[in-house]
Amino acid sequence: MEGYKSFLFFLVSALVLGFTLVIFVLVWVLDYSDGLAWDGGNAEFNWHPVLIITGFIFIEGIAIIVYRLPWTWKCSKLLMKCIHAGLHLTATTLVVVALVAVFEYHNAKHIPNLYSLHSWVGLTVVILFVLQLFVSIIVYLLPITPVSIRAAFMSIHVYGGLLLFGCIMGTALMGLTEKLIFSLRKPAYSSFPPEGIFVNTLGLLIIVFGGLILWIATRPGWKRPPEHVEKDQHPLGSEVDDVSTTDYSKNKSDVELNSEARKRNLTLDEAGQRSTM
Ligand code: ASC
Repeated sequence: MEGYKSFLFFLVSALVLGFTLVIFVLVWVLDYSDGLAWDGGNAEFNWHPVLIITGFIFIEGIAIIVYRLPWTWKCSKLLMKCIHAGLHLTATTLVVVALVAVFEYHNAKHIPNLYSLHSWVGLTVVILFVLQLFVSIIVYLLPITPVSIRAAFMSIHVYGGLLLFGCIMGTALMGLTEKLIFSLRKPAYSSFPPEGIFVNTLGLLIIVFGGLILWIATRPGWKRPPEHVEKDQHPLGSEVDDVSTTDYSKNKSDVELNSEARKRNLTLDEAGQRSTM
């Protein structure tokens, strides 16, 4: 892998920040707020930020970059797809519980549902996320989908995933603001209480975490090396035997060639020469 040290720096920073986000949200609900319970009160609402930050931000962030971990490049593509999908499914499960918690809390307290911008964007993102997951499982995990369809859908899959991840972060920031404005009364949010400052910091850390994930996910040089074309074009889908038989540690020249080709293309791109080729 090119820029391995820089990759490690970004990965370790993302992991440290991801755990910090989870610790911050737990400290918020346990220390500053009413803790966690399933009782229709504030403690039930508190599951909402905890599960969204753990599932939709941290676990989802890891799901996005899991193919980029160079130690997994010797694992079969099918195994990696299952891990990628499994992490998305885990995130989805936590998000569903997070939504149930907030609806139950609203209903118990007679607070109207789905009137805020946070809830509109949030629900739209969850629906599109589940749709993306469902379509992607059919396209990339079921062996019946032809490679031409997989290839055609790939840029939408990648763009859609990154767009949704960006929207998740924006929605979370709206949710934090909304909660602070509603719940901080005495002292008010506007008087800089410790809880306000703590949660504002959590919001900033969410942006930094998202920035690291998006950076790792978009470096062309950190991409998992492509599979062999003959195997990709297996009529029953590429992953039936896929790279489980391809040992990249013994086959370094392939990986290096891919990386060299990529560097050459990038240099050409930068020089604006590819369009003329
Ligand atoms: C897959 C897979 C890929 C793509 C490719 C088409 O299912 O593993 O790498 O689709 O075959 O872009």
